[in-house]
Amino acid sequence: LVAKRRDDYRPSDFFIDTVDISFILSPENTEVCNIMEVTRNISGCDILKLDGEQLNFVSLMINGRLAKENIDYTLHENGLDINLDVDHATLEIKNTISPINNTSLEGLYYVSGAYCTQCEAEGFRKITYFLDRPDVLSKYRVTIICDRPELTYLLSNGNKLEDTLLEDGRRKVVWEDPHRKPAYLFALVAGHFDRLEDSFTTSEGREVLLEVFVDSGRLHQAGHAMSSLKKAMKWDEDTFGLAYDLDRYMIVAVDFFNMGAMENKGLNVFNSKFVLAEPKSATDEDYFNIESIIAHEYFHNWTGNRVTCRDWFQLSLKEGLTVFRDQRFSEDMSSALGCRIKQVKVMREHQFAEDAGPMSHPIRPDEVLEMNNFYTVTVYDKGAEVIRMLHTLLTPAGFRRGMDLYFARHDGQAVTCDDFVQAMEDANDANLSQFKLWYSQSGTPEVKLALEQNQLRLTQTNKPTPDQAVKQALYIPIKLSMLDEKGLEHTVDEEHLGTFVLSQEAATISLPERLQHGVPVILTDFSAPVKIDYQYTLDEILHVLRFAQSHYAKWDASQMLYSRLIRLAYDSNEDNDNDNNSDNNNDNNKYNAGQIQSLTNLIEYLEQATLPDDVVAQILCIPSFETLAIEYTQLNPSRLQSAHQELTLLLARTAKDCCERRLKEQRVLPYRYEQSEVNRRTLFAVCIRLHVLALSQEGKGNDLLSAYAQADNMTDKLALLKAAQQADINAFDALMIDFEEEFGHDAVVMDKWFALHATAPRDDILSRLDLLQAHSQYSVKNPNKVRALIGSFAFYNTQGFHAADGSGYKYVVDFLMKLDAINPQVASRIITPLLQMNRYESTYKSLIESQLSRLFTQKNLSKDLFEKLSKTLA
Ligand code: B3K
Ligand code: ZN
Repeated sequence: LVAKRRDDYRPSDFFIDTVDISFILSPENTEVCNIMEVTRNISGCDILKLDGEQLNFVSLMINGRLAKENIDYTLHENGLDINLDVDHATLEIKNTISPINNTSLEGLYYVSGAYCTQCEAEGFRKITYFLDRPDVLSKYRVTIICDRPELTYLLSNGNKLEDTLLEDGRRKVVWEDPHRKPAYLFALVAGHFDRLEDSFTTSEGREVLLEVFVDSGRLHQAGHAMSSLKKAMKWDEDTFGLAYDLDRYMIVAVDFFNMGAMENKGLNVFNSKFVLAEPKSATDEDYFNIESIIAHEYFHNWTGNRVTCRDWFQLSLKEGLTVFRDQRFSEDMSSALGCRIKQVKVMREHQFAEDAGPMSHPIRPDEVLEMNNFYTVTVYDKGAEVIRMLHTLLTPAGFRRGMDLYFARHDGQAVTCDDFVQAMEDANDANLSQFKLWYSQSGTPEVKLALEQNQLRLTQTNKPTPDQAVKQALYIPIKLSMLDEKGLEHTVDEEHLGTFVLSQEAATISLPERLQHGVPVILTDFSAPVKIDYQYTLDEILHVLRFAQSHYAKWDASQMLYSRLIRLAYDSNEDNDNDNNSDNNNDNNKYNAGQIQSLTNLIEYLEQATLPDDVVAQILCIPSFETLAIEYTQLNPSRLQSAHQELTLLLARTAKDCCERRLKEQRVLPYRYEQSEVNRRTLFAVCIRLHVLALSQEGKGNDLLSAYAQADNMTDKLALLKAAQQADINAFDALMIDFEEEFGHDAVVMDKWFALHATAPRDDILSRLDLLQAHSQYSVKNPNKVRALIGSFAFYNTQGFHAADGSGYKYVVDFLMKLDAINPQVASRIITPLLQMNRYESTYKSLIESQLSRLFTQKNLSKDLFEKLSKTLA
């Protein structure tokens, strides 16, 4: 197994101009006939090396002549080498594949009565022999022949040219995509669906047919996806002047899918979880995610499809940019602050951890063994943060100029991240050479601030990561202001724009006298993907909370306060552990009066300020275990878990009246997905959880059952279930039975039920997981089920996963041994929490290490797991 390196890129020896591919579909044995026009690109090259995996070769014709093995071509495990000493040729390759046995869900697969493809990154080679690289762009014509009349739709990219019933009773459908595209954007779907139809007229006057295909009986759940699509189409025209370029846009929802969705040209395939919604069964969060993912895939039509990646190392060219675009869209459609907080949580909870672990890589990686391993929070979300910094630095108008130039130059091409930055530079006459280090340097920069008499001193540290020993100073835009003693806010950067750019290792900002005892407000809106180190006192944090103008800064202050208090409890638990003093388990003793008071002050402030519901809700949320974990070295997870729980209980007691009042004030209306109602329900969820916790500490119950029975929507139901899960296990069990009775038939909804079970803090969790794996709705072959059950356990059941005897780790590894043979891509996601091994205290670390070593010796280990394990155990 050899990794590929970015530096080794070479243009393709040959191009494939046209592809005329036919499928005679059958679950066990699909026949593929692929006719290609090839052109030599590099003179002197006389072997065309086509990629091919898990294919049964049948025959090859070169310019109409049957080719002979070992004379005209050689076959090997990873493809087909064809001797081709000409500038042009027509090749006709026949092969067969077995979609029903393809459990990897990559290539063409057949499951629950439908055929579906997934080709990104390198799945087309599991369909036919091809130059399976994104810089080979071809025009496709696709013929699908099927002998099963019950499959009502035979779909592929582009325009439908023909739909005929053949004399032998089989059906034949022909599609043609007028746009040249890389193989990873090819798609084929054949199945029985219900169809929702609508239309959109583009700014250019093109009438586009919009179709959403869902499992039969689910048409009433497709409306939100459709309206999201139309909003996205309009937004991209208004914001970036980008209109759709085909007469038809299709979205198909399937239950078996490795990820969220896929932007195949004109034929998006979606995980049904990100299409289907109705108030009864989908939460506000589901509604939000559907809208943003529909938009994301739609936006790829320009950022990804029209302009694609030269090679897979450039993945962030399309993903970082498209995530940024979908983020801006969501900010415009819903609450900008709520969106920003969600985005920052993803960075702090997942991306910082990835960058602090063995898989740390720049947003443009340098070395890849299995490309599927690089669809990461770094490439996607940190990638989007890098684009956002460009947007900040160049201003929205400057950014738009850069985008316009990028499309003017590169439409129809496969390009690099450098090409993108070059367009931004040229359109703005800017010099981004230092900024570009964000593309090549991995790791999370730490910015330390110190208030020294008459100046602020900023220092950046870029620690070495396993992939890169030497780091350079980055170009970091830091939104910064100072609060004076009265709480008035002042800009302090030289240009008084509110953003200071730290481009050296250290810099100072001089302060006028009235600010020399002020309090800094730092990294407002998370203006750069960095960590901040400033030694606030608790009172200073409260000063920011009270007086900062920005709601984001207020929220961030609350998070700092909570982290600080949790750290205090963690440290004091350590002292207790060392003293072996087991009597001392009253959490109030962990805190002195001043510390407890800071929490009281926070609640008092919330009570007297008139903040919007969603801001209050966000401020009442303690950072997750995973977000906090990154701040600790030699972490003892169970001690952090206790400290987290102690503060949660203290907050519940402190906020008791506040929550009670807010719950009473709730005016419940029939469910509507609109922002003010979403905000209200978000606040309800937070308050009910704290309230139930407060009551249970007093030994009192709460009538969750009747509240649950009255709720007319999934958002409120789930909020009540989560409250019960954390505080009232009897009510939880009763509600879960109720839930199963009501939704047991609905695969998408049952994922919530599996996840709730998997994250319940109970001692018998592993035997529960066994039972749940035997549930009729569960299947190890379905990625949604695996993620809901085993994924939720590994990522979010801190208590069970980090059990001191190592049983949680063993459970997950046993499971991965089975899953890897079925679906390596999903296995490679589920392993993520175990990769943090080196950040734990030695006892935990060695428990994980022995499990990972066991997994590493497994026979036929996938490339996906091999890459991650070899880096972790190195
Ligand atoms: N481009 C796809 C992801 C493909 C993942 C391949 N393992 C979806 C998206 O980012 O829009
Ligand atoms: Zn994407």
